Amino acid sequence: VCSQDKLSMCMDGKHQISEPRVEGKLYEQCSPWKDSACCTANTTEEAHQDQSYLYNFNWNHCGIMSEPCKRHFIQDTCFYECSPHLGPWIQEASESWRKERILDVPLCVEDCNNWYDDCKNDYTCKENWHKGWDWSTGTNLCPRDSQCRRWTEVFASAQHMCENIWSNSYKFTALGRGSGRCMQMWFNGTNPNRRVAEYYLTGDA
Ligand code: FOL
Repeated sequence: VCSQDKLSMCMDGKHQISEPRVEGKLYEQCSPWKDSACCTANTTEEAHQDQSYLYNFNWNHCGIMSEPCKRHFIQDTCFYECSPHLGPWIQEASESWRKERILDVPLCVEDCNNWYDDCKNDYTCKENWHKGWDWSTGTNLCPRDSQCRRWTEVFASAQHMCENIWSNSYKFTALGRGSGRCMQMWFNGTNPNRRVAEYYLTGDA
């Protein structure tokens, strides 16, 4: 893949389409990606469901996840499924359910901190949500050797959460939204992450 293509491409994951395209209408929190997206409208509607078919993933594995916390997970799902500017961070994956993954995407500090703060009163039993669940019922349950604990006991800091929860998909940064040097999970209007990908691909703004 040449670096021109890397500026706008889709990872070979489980639900992403092969090339970014105009989607026109994407569901609610995913709508900012409508001008260029790796997700379909269906995927974005599923992203807002509690028990979506995307990964059969259960947010409510330690009691019901609070709404303020859940909106960040929905936004993360939109970002993961829809982003066409993840090229610099796409790697081969070792999991059975996807060929490619993202590694060390530099996340803007506010997006990570706000996510952590809004989940502070929630509970979970695992720091890495990719591996080690009990799937015997078809959805992820806490494994037998784990306990539901306060979010802040499982994740000592916002950095710890953002980096560990999805196996280093994200790298915590001190960079601010609007710096053009970090990726935003949240945005309105023109996708600010294109310029960020361009910077990491070419080394100039
Ligand atoms: N968001 C971001 N930012 N990065 C991601 O990589 C990401 N991945 C998911 C959702 N949002 C993301 C996908 N989540 C399993 C668990 C979670 C999941 C996908 C699949 C799962 O089946 N885990 C099994 C192991 C399967 C395997 O490794 O082959 C388990 O043991 O729990």
